[in-house]
Amino acid sequence: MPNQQAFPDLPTVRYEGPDSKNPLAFRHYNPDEEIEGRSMRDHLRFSVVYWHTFRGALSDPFGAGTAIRPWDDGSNSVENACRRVRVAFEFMEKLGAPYYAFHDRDVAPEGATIKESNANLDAVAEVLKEEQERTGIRLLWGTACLFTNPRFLHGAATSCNADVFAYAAAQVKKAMEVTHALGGEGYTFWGGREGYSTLLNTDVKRELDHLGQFLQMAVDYKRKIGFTGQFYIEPKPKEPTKHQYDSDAAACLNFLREHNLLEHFKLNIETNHATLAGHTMEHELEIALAADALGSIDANMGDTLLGWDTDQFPTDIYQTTQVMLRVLKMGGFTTGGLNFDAKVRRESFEPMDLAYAHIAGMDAFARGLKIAAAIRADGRLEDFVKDRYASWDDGIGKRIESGEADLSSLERYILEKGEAEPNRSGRQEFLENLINEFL
Ligand code: XLS
Ligand code: NI
Ligand code: NI
Repeated sequence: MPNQQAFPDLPTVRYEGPDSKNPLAFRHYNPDEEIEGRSMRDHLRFSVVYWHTFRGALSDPFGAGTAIRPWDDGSNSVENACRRVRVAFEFMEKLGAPYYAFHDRDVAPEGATIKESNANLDAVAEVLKEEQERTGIRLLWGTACLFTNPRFLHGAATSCNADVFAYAAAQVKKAMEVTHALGGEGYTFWGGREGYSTLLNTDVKRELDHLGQFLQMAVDYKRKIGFTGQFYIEPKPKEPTKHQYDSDAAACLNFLREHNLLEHFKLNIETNHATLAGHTMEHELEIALAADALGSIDANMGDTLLGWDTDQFPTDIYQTTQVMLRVLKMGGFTTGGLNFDAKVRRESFEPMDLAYAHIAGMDAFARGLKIAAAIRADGRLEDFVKDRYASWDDGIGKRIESGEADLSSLERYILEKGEAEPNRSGRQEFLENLINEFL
C-alpha cells in the first residue's frame, strides 16, 4: 500500500476551537498557542505508542482480536513490518503527534535466532529513520520487550536462569543501539515480568541484586556508545506477575538508591499503574517530583470497576488537570512527554477509532493544561498551601528547618509555651470547590 493511503478518511487534524463540531479537529489542542511562555506543543510533547496503536489486535483473555487493519497482512515478515512503519507515520503525521515510542519486537519481527532478530530490527530501523526524516517526528523512547517470548516466563533480569539474563542483556544492548541511532530522547525499562508469582520458589534478594547489576550494565553501555538519552524506570505493582519489584514510585526510588543508580534514572509514571498500586496518579507524580525524578508520563487511564491495566485513552479532564498541574510545577518536560500508552476498546475496532481516541486524549490534555495554567495564574490554591505552612517560615519552624534545633531546645520551647498553636482547618471541600471553578 503506497504512502498516505492507509487512513483515507483522516485529514490533517487541525485546531478549530471549542465551538467546532468536527470530530476530526482539535477543540483545545492548539500547538502554537503559548501557555506560561511555552507552546502547547512543547508543553505536552504527545507521543504515539507503536505497540497498542499498530500492533494491538484488540484481543482480551476471553476473545480473539477484533481490530480491522487493512494495511496489515498478518504475517511476521519484515516487509509487512516496513509497510506498517509507513502507515504509522502517515497516522502520526496527520495527527500532528511530534513523538512516538516502541519496543524492539513491536516494530520488527523476532527471528529464529537473536542474530536474525537483530537483522530484522536493523532493516525496519532504516525505514523508521527515513520516515522520521521525512516527517520530523522523533523518538521519545525505545525499549526492549522482555516479557512476551516464553523464554522470559520467569522474568528477564530477575530470571532464575542465568542464560535468560544474558539473552535479555543482549536484547537491551541492541535496543539501546537502535534507539541511539534513531536519535531517541530516552530509553525505558519497564519491569515486564521482573517480579514473582509465588515466594515459595523465589530468592528475592538475589533477584533484586541481579536487576541492579543488569541496570548498571545498561548504564555502562550507554556511556560506552555515547547515548545521552534519559533512562527511565516505569513503576507497576502487578500484572503480569503477582508482585512486580518496581511496584510504585517509592519502591523504584528506593531500589535505585540502594543500587547507586538514582542519578542515572528518572521515572516514567503511568496513570493506570498508579491506580493499580492503590495510589492516585497525582500521588505518584508528587513522589517522583519530591525526589527530582519525574521524567516522563505514560498517559492513559484505568477503570475503577475493572481490576487490571485497561490502558484506556485519557479523557477525564479532572485527571488531566491534576497531571498538568504537576508537569507545570516541575517546570515542564525536558526529555519526557505525554506518551499515550493506551489502547482503544475491543469494540472500537475500526482504523478511524485510533484517530478519535488520540484526538480525545490530546484534547483532554490540552484542556487540562489550560485549566492547570488558569489555576496557577489565579494563585489562590498555591497561596493556600503556602499559608498552611506559614509556621515554618520564621520563628521556631525556621529554626527547625535550618537545623538549629534539637530535642532539648524544642522541649524548652514547648515547656515555656505550654501548648502548640491551635491547628487551622484543612478546608478540603473548599479547595475541591475552588478547583471546580476552573473546570
Ligand atoms: C505495561 C507497560 C508497558 C511499558 C513499556 O503495562 O505500560 O507498555 O510502558 O514496556
Ligand atoms: Ni507504560
Ligand atoms: Ni501499562
